[in-house]
Amino acid sequence: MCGLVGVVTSNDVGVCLYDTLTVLQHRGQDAAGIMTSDDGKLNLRKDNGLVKDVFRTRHMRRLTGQMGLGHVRYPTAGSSSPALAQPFYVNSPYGLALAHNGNLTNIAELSRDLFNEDLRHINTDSDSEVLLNVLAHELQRQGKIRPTHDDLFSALTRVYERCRGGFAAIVMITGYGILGFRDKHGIRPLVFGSRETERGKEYMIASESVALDSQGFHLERDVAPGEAIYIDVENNLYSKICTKPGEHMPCIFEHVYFARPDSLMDSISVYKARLRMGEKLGEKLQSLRPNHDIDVVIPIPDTSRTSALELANRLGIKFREGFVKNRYIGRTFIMPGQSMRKKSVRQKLNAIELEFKGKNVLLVDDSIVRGTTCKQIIQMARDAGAKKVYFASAAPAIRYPNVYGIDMPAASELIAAGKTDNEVEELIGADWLIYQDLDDLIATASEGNPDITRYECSVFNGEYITGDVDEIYLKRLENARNDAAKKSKKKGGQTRRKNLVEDLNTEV
Ligand code: PIN
Repeated sequence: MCGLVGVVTSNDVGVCLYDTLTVLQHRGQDAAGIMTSDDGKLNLRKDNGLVKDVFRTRHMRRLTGQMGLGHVRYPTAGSSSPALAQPFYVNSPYGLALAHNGNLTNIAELSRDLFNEDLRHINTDSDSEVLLNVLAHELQRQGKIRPTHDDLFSALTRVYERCRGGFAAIVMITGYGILGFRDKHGIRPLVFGSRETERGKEYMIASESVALDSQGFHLERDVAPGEAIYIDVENNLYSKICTKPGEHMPCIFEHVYFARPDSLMDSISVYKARLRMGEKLGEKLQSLRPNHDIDVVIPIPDTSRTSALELANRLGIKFREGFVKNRYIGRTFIMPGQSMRKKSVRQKLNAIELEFKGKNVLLVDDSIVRGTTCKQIIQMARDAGAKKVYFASAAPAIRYPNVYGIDMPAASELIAAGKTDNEVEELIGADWLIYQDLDDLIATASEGNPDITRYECSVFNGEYITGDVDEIYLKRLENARNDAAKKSKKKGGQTRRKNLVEDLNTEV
């Protein structure tokens, strides 16, 4: 997952992008970057780290101009080297910079064609660089000295023909404007909004509506599947559906965990979807065990609070905060390497004993991915004196890897892959485990927007809607993405050429 923002404004563009990135920080804590265009001169700062650590006053002073892009990175494919921080840039044609969220599923074929036919050189393992180069090639082929919005849209039509997968991207065309687009199924989110200023109307494109709120932009709407939005330097807005859209199938996982609850995605309130997750789980629990003996519902902070609260309401049982989170360390979910992940749970959470002692507790989490964290948390509840520890997951069992931009690790690292619910229950050490049903999860989102009835749910059902994901692809992904591969890359598995790119890109 990654967070994107693009804006055209002459009012402190760098600060506007920085402030917006802090609001999108939950979408990626690995790296951050901003690129601005100041009368055609580009300014870039990007590096690994949180937004607050990557940008110093000296960087902000340089990030001047009339438009720019910002990106926060959450590793999906490849390593977490600083060379992979975005925006990416190619100087020809026009000077193009790209910020991307998602994953291309035909990257092998695209990389080969770029090299053999388009005579373009790719420096990293990143599919974002591939996407940028495909667009650059298609624009270059047009041979226009000044690109119009129609030229940009027709180049994008070719990009849609060539690139498959789940993606949202914002591209800056130096001196001309910014272009946002979303894959033809609308898997990855993208919205745009406007604000009235003394200088006239201004636009912003971003991953989530909270980004717009924070800067006084009001949400115009979501970018439609296969649509492109172009905002030129004068803040004129153009839009076009650039490819025949597929069925609109947004990623359901945005609602489970990734998006901020105060965001609207495809007109669905993420917060309300999470409340409904609690309601539905409560109903399921009640029907499976009408005579349950749960004394208290305890959320595992933070995401699950919303659904746990509503679950407790449904059951008519007390909702209590039993765990306190140290908010000054990062998410365990993103840490590479299993041992580090294990260690950080107790650093991160502490139990309030009085909420557990002698009670039958129902712990609620948004999802179970590797199962490492929930196993330790269940043990913590027992250590704090709980009589019985039940566990509820607001999402169904995650059994398959994700290929559309969520860093769900290789199937071999998912605790529920190839396992029954009872086996998972035993592995995590719960007295009872209850998962959300997939139909119920889908309903929690659909009830917010009845026009969308299908969702990208591959991590739960193994159905990959782009139709090009087979066993061989998944195997290749597993090899590239499992923790061992990440570790070896971090330890210096990179080629000399890659290190050179790193040096060039780290601080510009
Ligand atoms: C919680 C995010 N959420 C917590 C991510 C852990 C699964 N994990 C997925 C639960 S928050 S595991 O938003 O960071 O607060 O039990 O599968 O290891």
